[in-house]
Order: sequence, then structure tokens, then C-alpha cells
Amino acid sequence: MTASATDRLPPVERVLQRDPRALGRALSALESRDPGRGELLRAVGGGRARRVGITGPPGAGKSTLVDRLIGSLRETGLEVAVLAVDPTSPYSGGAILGDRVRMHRHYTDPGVYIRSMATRGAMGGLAGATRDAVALLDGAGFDWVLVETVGVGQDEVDVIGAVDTVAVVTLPGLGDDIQAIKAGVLEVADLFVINKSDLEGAERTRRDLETMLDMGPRDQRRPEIVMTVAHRGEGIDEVLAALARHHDWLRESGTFTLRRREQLRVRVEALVVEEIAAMMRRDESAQGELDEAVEAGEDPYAAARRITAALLHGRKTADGGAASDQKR
Ligand SMILES: Nc1nc2c(ncn2[C@@H]2O[C@H](COP(=O)(O)OP(=O)(O)OP(=O)(O)O)[C@@H](O)[C@H]2O)c(=O)[nH]1
Ligand SMILES: [Mg+2]
Repeated sequence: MTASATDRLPPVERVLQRDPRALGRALSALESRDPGRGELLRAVGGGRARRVGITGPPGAGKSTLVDRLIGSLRETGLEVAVLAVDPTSPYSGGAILGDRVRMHRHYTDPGVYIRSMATRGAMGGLAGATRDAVALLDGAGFDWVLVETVGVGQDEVDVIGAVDTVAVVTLPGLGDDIQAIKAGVLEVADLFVINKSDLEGAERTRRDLETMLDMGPRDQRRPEIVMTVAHRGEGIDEVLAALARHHDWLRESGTFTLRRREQLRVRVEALVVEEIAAMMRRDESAQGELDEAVEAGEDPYAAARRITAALLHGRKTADGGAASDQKR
């Protein structure tokens, strides 16, 4: 590891002590795709955290719910990490995102760690950084890792792929928007939370959701529906109980292992793509070919295919050629 990488990365012991400054530095290194991040993650190792995603439309009350969940979990002495991920915002950790996180009363609790993450246009994207961040916080020893993410689109579905259980928070009066939820999130929802059940139309929303679930795939576990009034702390125990039932089902059905395997597959695939992109940026002749292709106004698909082939072939003969020749 180079000296500069060591400077940016925190000591592993401090990450394992869940020291907030060390966690902050580690997560920044993951976000900026620091070359030493793989080593850090390996050194931190695996954990046994419950990985839960909380997603849903803007303003549904996700942060308020997370705040209450933290409160209940802390009462039983459990340590909680929260990643507030915003695929719609290019800013990270700033005031804009801070406004979306309503967990201020927990900021001074050493058993709670809260961190915002946003797009930043990083290579590998937000989903990759989130997967790594969840792994790090899990390995650091938190009992629960909660990922709050806004929206119901593909970015959020990718982000939420970093967790084992997904709770979709909705609210009364969305009307036709139920259709939008159906399209994006039906496949990933393990639990529906109808928050703001103090508002008119909560029962109707529940019936609509039930109807939607009736039409859903039959081979999976039917998601439970829980009604909450998060800002008054109503229904929080029910949410925790439903999460516990889902966790038990994951374990007993073998789905837990399958999901973790799928997560690993997605993670490795994404890292291969990141690796090739990094190779491309480092490789002078690939950069030269890129310049030439641009200069010549070459067809982008043809140029990309040629440069990729040269890049991968060039690497094979540089360090793996002799070994693979011997095998033949
Ligand atoms: N009436 C009512 N208001 C609620 C309830 N839960 C939360 N709120 C309010 O709804 C607003 C939005 O809550 P948030 O928790 O910030 O919602 P969010 O889903 O995290 O919002 P974004 O992160 O911006 O997408 C706040 O003003 C909350 O006080 C509820 O059960 N009933
Ligand atoms: Mg929020």
C-alpha cells in the first residue's frame, strides 16, 4: 500500500471499535473508490448485522421511522448504523441531505452512527459504494445496518440490493402512484409500511396494496403490511416484529444464503467493470487510441470494442501470457 493510501485509510482497530472518525474516513475511502479499500474491507472482515433497507417516495416518513426504529433498538442495547443514501442528489453529507435526515437526537449517542451518501458521479456508482459501506459497517460490529434511500426507481433498487430485507414505506393518498410502486418495487419489497396512517385514506391504501399483492408472484413470501404513525411512535414495535419474522423466514427457507450469494455475484461483477474502467484510465495506449477515435469521429461502438479488446489482450500478454501458455 502506498503512503498516501495509508494516510487516507483509518487503522483497522479503530474501525472495529466503531470510532466515528475512523468510520467516517473509511466510508470516504469507499466513496472515492480508494485503491486500498479492498484491503481495508478484508482486514475489517465479516459481521453479523441485520441489514435492512427503508425505501419509498419522498416525504413518506422514512427518516422519522428510522429515527423511531433506532430508539427502540437502542433501548435493548443494540448498536445501529444508518446510511442515508440519496440517488437523486449529487451532494454528499451536506446540508441538503442533512435536511432529509431526521435523526438528530441520536447524533450524540456513541451506539449510533449516521452517515449520508450521494452520487458524486463516482466510478462504480452509488450502488457499489453502498454495498461496500454496508459490508464495512457490518464488519465493524454494528448489530443493525439500516439503509434509507428515497424513491422507487432503478437506482434505488440497485442501492437496496445491498441489504437482506427491504421495507417499502408508503403513505395514504398516493392513488395512482400505487401503480408506480408496483412497477419498481413489488419484486424487492419484503414488507410494506403504510406510514401517516393518521391521515385520511390509510385503510383504502391498505386495500389497494392487498389487491396488488394478490396479483403478485406466488412463489415468494407475501410481504406483510404494517400501519404506522411514525412521528408519534405508533406501530414501531409491529414493524420490528414483522422484520424479525422476515429474518426468521430468510434463515429457515435458505433464502438468506441465496440472497447473500446473489449480492456477492452482483458485487464481483460490478468490481470487474470498475477494474476494467480503472485499467482503461491508467493505460496510455488506450488513452491514445481514445484520442484518435475521437479525432477521427469514429463510430463509438466500434471504437469501444476495439479499445476494450486491445486493453484486455494487452494485459494478458503483459503479466499472464507466459502462465497461460504453459497450461496449454
Ligand atoms: N401526519 C404524519 N406526518 C408524519 C408521519 N411521519 C412523519 N411525518 C412527517 O412527514 C414529514 C416527512 O418526514 P420524513 O421522515 O422526513 O420523510 P422521508 O421519507 O424521510 O423524506 P425524504 O428523506 O425527504 O424522502 C415530516 O414533517 C414528518 O414529521 C406520520 O405518521 N403522520
Ligand atoms: Mg429522509
